[in-house]
Amino acid sequence: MSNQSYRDSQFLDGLSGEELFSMQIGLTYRDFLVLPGFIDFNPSEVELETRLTKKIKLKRPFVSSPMDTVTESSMAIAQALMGGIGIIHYNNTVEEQVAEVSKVKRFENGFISDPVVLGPKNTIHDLDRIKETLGFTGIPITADGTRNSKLVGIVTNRDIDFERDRSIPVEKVMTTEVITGKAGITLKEANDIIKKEKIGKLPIIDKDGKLVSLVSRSDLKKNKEFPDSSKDENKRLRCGAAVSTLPESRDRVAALYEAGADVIIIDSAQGNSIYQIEMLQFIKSNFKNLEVIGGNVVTRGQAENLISAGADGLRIGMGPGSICITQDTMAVGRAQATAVYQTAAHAAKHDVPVIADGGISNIGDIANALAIGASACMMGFMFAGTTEAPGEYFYENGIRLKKYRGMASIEAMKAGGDKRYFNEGQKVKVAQGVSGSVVDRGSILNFIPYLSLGLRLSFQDMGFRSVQDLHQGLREGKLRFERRSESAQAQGSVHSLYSYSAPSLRAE
Ligand code: CPR
Repeated sequence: MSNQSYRDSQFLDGLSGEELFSMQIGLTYRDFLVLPGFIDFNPSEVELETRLTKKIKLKRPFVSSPMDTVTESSMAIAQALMGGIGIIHYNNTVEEQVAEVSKVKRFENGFISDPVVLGPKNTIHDLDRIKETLGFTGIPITADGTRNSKLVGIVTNRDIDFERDRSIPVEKVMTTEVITGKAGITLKEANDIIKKEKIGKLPIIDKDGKLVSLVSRSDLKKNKEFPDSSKDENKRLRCGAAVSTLPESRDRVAALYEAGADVIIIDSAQGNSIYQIEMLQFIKSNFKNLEVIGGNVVTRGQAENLISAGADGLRIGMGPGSICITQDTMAVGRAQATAVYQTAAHAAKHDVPVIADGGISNIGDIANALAIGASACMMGFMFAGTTEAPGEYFYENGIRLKKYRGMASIEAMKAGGDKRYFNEGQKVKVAQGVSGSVVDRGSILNFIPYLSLGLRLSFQDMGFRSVQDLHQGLREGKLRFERRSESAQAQGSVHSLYSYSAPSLRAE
């Protein structure tokens, strides 16, 4: 122990987490501060690696919320590239949700094991449609138009760019002398062929000439740019998907599993129900390697029920969301910091990570959530204004905005979002959220580095080098906290100035 940390332990100030949260009052992230620790490292040395579930690790503790104005494939791809994960919402048909998950799983593969293929009789128009919907060019052509059949050609942009008649079959334009790789070659060998031959796609075939997979030149570049990306063992980006507790979700889960979803979140505003427990047990017994996050819960008892039913992670929060009026409408819920601390303290005994969901509107909130036991933070508000969130930007009073709505806002419920609230099929809808707008935050690719740096600086001030250390400090009472009075909160924000410009929460 260094002299400094020895002195810290001799002159303990403030409160331990246990003391802070034993107060009989619900606390939010703004009601307390972490007392500063001792700095003997650089922010760059701070390790933000964490766990989403028992088995899934992330390099960044960020999760984008399964909401229809937050997470579809573009968001999930960007989050995974940056070390977090996106959870695809389910305010859509099974096919639509599966298509979104597939886009994420097909992105940036080392070997694309399920490439999109066509048959010789398909038309150029079919190729155009694939380019439009999936963004792929360079499509392998197989004998019967399915994967796992004999490779007979490849069609690239060069073959069809100047072809006016889009109705002609691809067999008329495809390249039949295809440069291929043999099944079993390493990714490095495949990449070497791509570079040497100056080709965009390298189909990999088995000894009978059947297509096995595809290696793409553009992935080569992406691999280099995103060293922290969240990937599965096949080097595919990780992706989560949410489902409701309704019985019909069982087919949805099966389809999402087929599509390669890494984790399923059972999405319920009040997760402590027989429906959720049955769904959890169903998933755990039918899809052995699929990780499942249960929720939402806010008390130790609720957490225990879902952990006993097999949850690999828990989602915490009832009512703190920026778009949420659950606590006003239902008079049920819990202040978010108290909810996170209590559930995390209990879940830690079972080695189950918890995700703090909702109510995060600044870097300090993320730091506080992690400091009181959360392993990751799920955000809607923070990400809804980014380029990768669904929807178009619009202007109001000269400010660039995007729409952001609660999943139980009247608007979202009409589109199917009420499955989360046991409200489906009712003629009268009771809103538990609102529909609003958020400011443009630029791209996730810039925003995540901004959040990560902020978080590292915060860890440095606290005197902890990693999420793991922070949690250990919390458990051992070395991490010290203090309640803030209302006037302390006011003093902690900008005050007394005649005028100022508020810093924008985005990378400049
Ligand atoms: P913020 O990040 O916007 O504060 O909160 C997002 C979280 O709010 C979501 O992940 C979800 O748990 C919750 N949420 C979404 N729609 C909601 C409605 Cl209408 N009511 C209550 N909570 C909602």
